[in-house]
Amino acid sequence: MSFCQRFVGGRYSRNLVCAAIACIQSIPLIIACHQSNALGAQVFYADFESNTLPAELNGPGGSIQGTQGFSAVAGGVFGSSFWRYDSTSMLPTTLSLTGLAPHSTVDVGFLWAGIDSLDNEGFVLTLDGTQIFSGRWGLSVTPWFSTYSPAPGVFLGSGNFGFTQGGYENNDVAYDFAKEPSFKGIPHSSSTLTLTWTLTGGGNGWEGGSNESMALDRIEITTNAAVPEPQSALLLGLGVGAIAMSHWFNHRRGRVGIPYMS
Ligand SMILES: [Ca+2]
Ligand SMILES: [Ca+2]
Ligand SMILES: [Ca+2]
Repeated sequence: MSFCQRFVGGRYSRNLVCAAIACIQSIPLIIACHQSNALGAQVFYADFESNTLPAELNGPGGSIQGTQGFSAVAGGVFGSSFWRYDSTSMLPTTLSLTGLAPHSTVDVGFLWAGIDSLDNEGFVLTLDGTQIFSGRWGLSVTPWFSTYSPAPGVFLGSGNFGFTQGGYENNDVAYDFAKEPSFKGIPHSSSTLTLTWTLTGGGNGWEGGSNESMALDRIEITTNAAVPEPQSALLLGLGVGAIAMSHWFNHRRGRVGIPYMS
């Protein structure tokens, strides 16, 4: 005899109690659904096509410039303008966001261009002071190399995309870091966010200018907040109600705890 058959009798509805038990048994599934849903909100985006530097971006080492040959890379994702760092000094580039709505994770994305004769140079990326990426590129040697092994879809191409040309400067590279899996779902709940790109100097130090440079484009930050679907919230409410009903039954029958269900 099942729990329903043994426990239900008299004036209580067997169907009602069995439905309540089903709700209790489904609570783990409901909670799993509750946790897997996320609502994403784009909180920053800059593609530099309007030739305007967003107030949130502080980059004393660079400026908005034409993309030259990068405009033809990967179907034109760079557009006609990007933000190019070509200072001969090594200055951090910082994106500062404030007033973020409640959230639990963030997604970071940007296009990155390695230009001219990077010689074992690159950048470190930190989020609120914690390093989330470090990579170097050697573009002035054959074959060119990188310490970063791109995930599928990240590497967009290499070739002579302009700026300084000839000899060591002929190989330029393009990446879409919006496709980098480790940049998605990064735990973050603060109402402020600081993302910092810091150059790392290699051969002959950072030379900048027409020797070597980098560029950023389509910088995008998305915050994600876990939210329940409407039907999950309803089922969760039913489950809680079923627990209360079970305790009420036990109280009426002088039992302690939930009876064993066979
Ligand atoms: Ca652009
Ligand atoms: Ca070049
Ligand atoms: Ca150098």
